[in-house]
Amino acid sequence: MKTDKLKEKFAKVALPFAAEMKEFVKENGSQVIGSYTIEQVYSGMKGMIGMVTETSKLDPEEGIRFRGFSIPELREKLPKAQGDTEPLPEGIFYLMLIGELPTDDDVHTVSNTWARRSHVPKHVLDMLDTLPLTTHPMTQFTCAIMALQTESVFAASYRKGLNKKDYWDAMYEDVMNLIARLPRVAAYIYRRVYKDNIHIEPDAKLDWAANFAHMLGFDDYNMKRLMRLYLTIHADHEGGNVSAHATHLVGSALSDPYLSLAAGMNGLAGPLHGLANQEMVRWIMDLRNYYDGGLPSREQIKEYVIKTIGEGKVVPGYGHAVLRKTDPRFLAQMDFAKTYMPDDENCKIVHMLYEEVPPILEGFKKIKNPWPNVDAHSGALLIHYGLVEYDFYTVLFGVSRSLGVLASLLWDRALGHPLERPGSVTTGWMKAQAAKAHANL
Ligand code: HAX
Repeated sequence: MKTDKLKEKFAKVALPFAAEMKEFVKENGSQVIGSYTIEQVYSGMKGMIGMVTETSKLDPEEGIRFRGFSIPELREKLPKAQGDTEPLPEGIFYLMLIGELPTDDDVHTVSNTWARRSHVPKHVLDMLDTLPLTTHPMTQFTCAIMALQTESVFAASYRKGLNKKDYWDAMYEDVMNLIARLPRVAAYIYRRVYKDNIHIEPDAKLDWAANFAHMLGFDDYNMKRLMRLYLTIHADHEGGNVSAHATHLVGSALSDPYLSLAAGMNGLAGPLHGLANQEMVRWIMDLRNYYDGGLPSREQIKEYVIKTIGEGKVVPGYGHAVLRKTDPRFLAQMDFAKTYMPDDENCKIVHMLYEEVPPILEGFKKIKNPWPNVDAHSGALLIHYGLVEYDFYTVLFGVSRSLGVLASLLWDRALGHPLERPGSVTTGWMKAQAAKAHANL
């Protein structure tokens, strides 16, 4: 079998780290690291430390860091395609997996490996063809990931009898195959639903993101550039977000990467998570239509935000469960817009919203973060290059998010993380605890 340098390197990094982690837990396991309030238990475990994720860490004020590197640092330091200024997503995957910045050679190896592994079996495409065209693209995406599960090396090896020590090895094969196949699956869904079922063959000479843009039908160089940025910045957001947590949780039952990623993608398809990118564009279109379709005035924007909240709805693209400042992923996209499409009307609206929405949301005391998140900008950039079918946007997010959650899943198995099974209590139990605490005051 051909040697796989990335796999060898991962083993060199991960296996000693697993031993180090075990030793750390043995020596420090009894140390208390926090105590939680009843409110935290009832508010979706926000702020509770309940898992370990090596690939990235989110700071409420500063935003995400991937293995210690911020988004601006990564835009500068990660390897790029010839002539481009945006990073290659292969690089962020390498960084999350190995823990160090890749060289140009390292990312070329990843690109080539994914190109080599990218064949999607016919039964997956046949299955997609049976779904009604009205099926939401995210539903089609998770169905396709499930149909791909027939290819799982981990599931087949486990069935034959797999030593715990070798879980990561079979997992690596699935993770690399799955990531390699996702752009083809996603492009197939897009072309099937929106482009008369006329498909475009992959171009193995292109990098992962450029090839994805090509298969979608966009060969404009700047769209490829955008796709590289997009697929890099959406890749990971530490372990507690719904898509990452769901992938990790399902994987903890030793469900293979196909089953685990499908779970994560079903979480991403929720409007409070990844579907917010679709909802944001829909909201902007509704806003424009409400005021005759032109560029809305600042007064109209304010009125529409208040109207949205008054109707018991959320303003998509704003707020976050952890962040308390503007999302650096939003800022990276705003920078891209100002560089490559300074006169774009939808981007201008997005930038006006950035000035007008936070002061209004700040007026609602219950809203903890009035600032825009990643989903407030992405749609406007895609529309500019002609990708206007916004029901498809969360699939793009999903292709990118696979990089982070699957790199983490591989680490989970290499580190031997156990079955996840938090305790749960009833409200009656909570009330009894609260009464005991009051009695002891
Ligand atoms: N518009 C209106 N109300 C909002 C709001 C917004 N953008 N953000 C929060 N709120 C409301 C919540 O709905 C909640 O109201 P209730 O108490 O009546 O239920 C209250 O403010 C407190 O919420 P919070 O503590 O500030 O926020 P949460 O941690 O509960 O939720 C969300 C975080 C991201 C889900 C939330 O801010 C939201 O719904 N935003 C809009 C949807 C969105 O953009 N989601 C994408 C987030 C980023 C992401 O995951 N991308 O994939």
